[in-house]
Amino acid sequence: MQERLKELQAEAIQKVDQSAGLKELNDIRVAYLGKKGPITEVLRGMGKLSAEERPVIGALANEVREAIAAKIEAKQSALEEAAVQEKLAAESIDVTLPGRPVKAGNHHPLTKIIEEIEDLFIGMGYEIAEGPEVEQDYYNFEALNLPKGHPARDMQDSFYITEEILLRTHTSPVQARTMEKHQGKGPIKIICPGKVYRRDNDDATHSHQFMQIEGLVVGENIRMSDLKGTLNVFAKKMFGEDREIRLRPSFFPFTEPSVEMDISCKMCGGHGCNVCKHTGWIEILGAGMVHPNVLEMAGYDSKKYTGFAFGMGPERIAMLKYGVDDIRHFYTNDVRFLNQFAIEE
Ligand code: FA5
Repeated sequence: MQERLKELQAEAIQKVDQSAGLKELNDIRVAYLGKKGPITEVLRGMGKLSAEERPVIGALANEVREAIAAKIEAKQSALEEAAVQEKLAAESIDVTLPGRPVKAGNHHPLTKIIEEIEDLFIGMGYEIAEGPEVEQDYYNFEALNLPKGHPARDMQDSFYITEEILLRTHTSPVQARTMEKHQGKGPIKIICPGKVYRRDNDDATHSHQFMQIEGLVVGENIRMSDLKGTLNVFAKKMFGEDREIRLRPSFFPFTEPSVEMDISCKMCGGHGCNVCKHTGWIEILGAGMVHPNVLEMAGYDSKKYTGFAFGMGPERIAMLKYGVDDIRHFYTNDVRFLNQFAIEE
């Protein structure tokens, strides 16, 4: 029996030495030291031994058991340490390697132009207002002096969702909403940037979805000269101090009188060229004094309050400022086009 125990010890120790993983090691532990293992079996059979043999075999069996357990424990520590080292080696980071460059995005040219226009007007004391793109016919047309069936509605071909709901065709409904919110009490000084939608055929200067920026000032003693002064400051800051503006009579149902503003052509200095169609001027926005009907409909006393409003298309402003020849470049997101605006960031 002593012989058998020595053999078991040698066998187990050899297996532990050869084991290559924690699972295998555990299997050896169970096989030799477990309840159904050969050492337990030897101990169980001790009853059959003589009184002299019993303590000797008992002590040896315990010795063997401890020797195997110690060997397993030592091997387990070694395997665990090796696993940690292997993991560390695999996950090590060479902090001296140069970083991989990350491509940074840029602001879209339209975002830039809108923010530039916003900053300019905020500098003159304006606040930013916003309104819904899915709009009620009432705010888009009726509250702007364009009752149902009014022929001037044809100026803005519309996407209707129901009889009373449409995609707004301009940012002017934000005027009507803001005035209504003020409940007949001035003053108001806002600009409203946002998307608008029209059933226009897409070409180099038209898009079915585009941006507008609306401006509205309401107060006592607001005059046409205030409008002209404001637009003059805007044009010079936006396009350069050397640019001139001119106001031409026009028609919008919500303003009276109405004007369109042109700026002198940069390409030819006002002498006439292809860009300005040989007129020396380029149209950039519509404007006018808020129509008394519009003020009254929003609850303002038009004898006490007057106002001016203007509406411009930032795409067309960006086209002029950056020399872009087709409005569709702003929407197709060709990075070769967009990257040209990255330099200024
Ligand atoms: C209007 O939309 C008026 N609401 C502007 C206004 C506001 C006048 C306040 C008076 C007082 P108009 O339809 O002209 O006006 O459009 C204004 C600007 O939007 C144009 O000058 C142009 O720059 C731009 N625009 C119009 N249609 C398109 C289009 N299909 N694609 C791109 N830009 C457009």
